[in-house]
Amino acid sequence: MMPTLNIVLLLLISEDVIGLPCLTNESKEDFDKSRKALTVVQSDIVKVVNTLESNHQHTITALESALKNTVTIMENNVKKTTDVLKNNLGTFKTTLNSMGQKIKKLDNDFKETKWIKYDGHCYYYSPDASDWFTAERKCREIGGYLAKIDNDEEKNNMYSNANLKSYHYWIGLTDLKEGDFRWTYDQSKAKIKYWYPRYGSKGTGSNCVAAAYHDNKLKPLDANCASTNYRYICESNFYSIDVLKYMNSRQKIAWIEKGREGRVHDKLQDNF
Ligand SMILES: [Ca+2]
Repeated sequence: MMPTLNIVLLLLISEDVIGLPCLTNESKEDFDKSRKALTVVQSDIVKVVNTLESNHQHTITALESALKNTVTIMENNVKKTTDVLKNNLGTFKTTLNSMGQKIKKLDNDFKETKWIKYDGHCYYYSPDASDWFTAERKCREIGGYLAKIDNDEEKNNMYSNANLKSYHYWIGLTDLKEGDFRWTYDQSKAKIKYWYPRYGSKGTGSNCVAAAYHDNKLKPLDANCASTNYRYICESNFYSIDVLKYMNSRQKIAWIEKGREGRVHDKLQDNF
């Protein structure tokens, strides 16, 4: 393109020159200078165009290369993210399976634990012995709490089911503040009238209460919490989920409240 421009310019100039009747030496020198200058300009323009074309190509190549790099980086990132998600999904699945197995085990443990139903609550009479704190933890682990005796009927039911003639059983009653006997379940104060003979409120060394046999009755016995000779009685407020299936929400709330709180303020509590 630029050589063509050069030729056109030269022709234009040549035409002007040819059109002149004659040239003085001075004019001819000017003409030669102009022609040389034009040649230089033409050469420069060609260089500039070549440079521009070269730079343009270089820029496009650089952009293409950058674009390719970016795409590669993005692809790698997507792959990494996908791998991380896949791994996390695997971990999530493993966790879910593990949780499912634990729930199943808990469910089986609960079913295998011989809970005895009575008056809307259930009771577990342990075959093993432990200190009071371990007993309290074990009751919680199986979904209950160390038993709270709310009234004489409940006490008599425990008397019927526990092997009291052979064993003492921890119950959820302590006097960690000396002489102030409170139920672990709700921290309510227990007023005990009939202690096991000579074992009522035995002092600061004996702060946990066990159920013991005396005179055909269950009687409380103040003992050393660290003693590992006693079994334990756990209590739970819910003995059948099936019962709840047939209740509307208002009935359910009333039933649950009765189970939880219904017997707490029972007047017979004072007779323990
Ligand atoms: Ca109770």
